[in-house]
Amino acid sequence: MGGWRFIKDGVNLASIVLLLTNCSGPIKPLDDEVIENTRPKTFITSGPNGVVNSPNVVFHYHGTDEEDGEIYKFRIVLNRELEGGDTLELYRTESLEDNMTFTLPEGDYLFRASSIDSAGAVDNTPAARYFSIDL
Ligand SMILES: [Ca+2]
Repeated sequence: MGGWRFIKDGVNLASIVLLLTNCSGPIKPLDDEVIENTRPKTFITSGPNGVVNSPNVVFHYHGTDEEDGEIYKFRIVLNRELEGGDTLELYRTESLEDNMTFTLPEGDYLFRASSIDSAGAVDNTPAARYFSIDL
């Protein structure tokens, strides 16, 4: 694998061509470099875990993409774990840290957050919490 990484926004084609021209070894296909990007990671820092006796819940979460990028947005999925239960799915355009507040009816829920980096890679192991609202 080469030492170049073109994962930031605003990569300019002229600089890539210049690098390739100055390369002493065999020129590798550009595509190999462009698609090299690690997925970000997502962490829930606070929020309900288990039974909650209030309809209001708040989740705080953040993402890291330390190796090769920046967090661009989050994918949030909230499932109500019942037969034919509801699913809420949305995207939040926030970087690094975010939080969401829900007001919910009684039920069992699964909350998941996946960070997405500036190159579009999605955390495929979302941070997740199960909780129940029991009023
Ligand atoms: Ca990345």
